[in-house]
Amino acid sequence: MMRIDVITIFPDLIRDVLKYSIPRRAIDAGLIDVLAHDLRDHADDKHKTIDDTPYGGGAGMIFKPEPIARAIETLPAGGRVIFLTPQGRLLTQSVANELSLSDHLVLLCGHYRGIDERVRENYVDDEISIGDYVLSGGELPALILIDALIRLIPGAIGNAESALEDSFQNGLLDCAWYTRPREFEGLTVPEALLSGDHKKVAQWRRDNARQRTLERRPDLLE
Ligand code: 4G3
Repeated sequence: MMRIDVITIFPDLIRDVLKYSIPRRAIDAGLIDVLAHDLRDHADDKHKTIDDTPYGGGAGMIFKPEPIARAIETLPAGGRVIFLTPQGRLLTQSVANELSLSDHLVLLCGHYRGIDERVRENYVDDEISIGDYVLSGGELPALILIDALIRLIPGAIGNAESALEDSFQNGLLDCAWYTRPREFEGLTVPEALLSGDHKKVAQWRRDNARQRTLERRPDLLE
């Protein structure tokens, strides 16, 4: 079973989001354990201070190194420590596939301008970004990473929605999908999908996926 520890100042945000849909089912089924820890439990003053102003001045606060170090040291050794930051390597399906092979991840969520560089140097194994934009904290990126990993665990999603058949697992965008009715506001369903010919259906979907990828994301075709 995979284990993910999340170090955050908002542990309930992590727990609440994982109460829905596929993540909840995977956790209930014992396929993965996600444990959210409050960084403030590792502060050393009565005000539970976890951040401070930057040396050299400037706007924003920096997470102090000692509470982060203590929070990590409290966990079983051997987990891969991942810091969610705009400075990290971009999360792609292949990065998710790679990380899904881990037994134990520790996700570190920063805020403001991030964390003290020395605790990053000594404790962080990997840095991941979910995209080239800045958010108010690393919690939403951590949840996105967790969701991407959970859906790759065998048994987490049904055969019908097999992760292996997803958009991106074959390097292409997904094809268009249709359900009833056959006609909606004057628009009809492509003939090949109604043919009952499985080879014809598969070929239409392949062609449609390739065409959409060419139009929308030519960079994926190289
Ligand atoms: C560290 C991650 C953390 C430095 C975190 C801001 C966006 C992402 C934070 C920093 C984040 C992302 C917290 N925003 N693109 N905010 O994955 O400058």
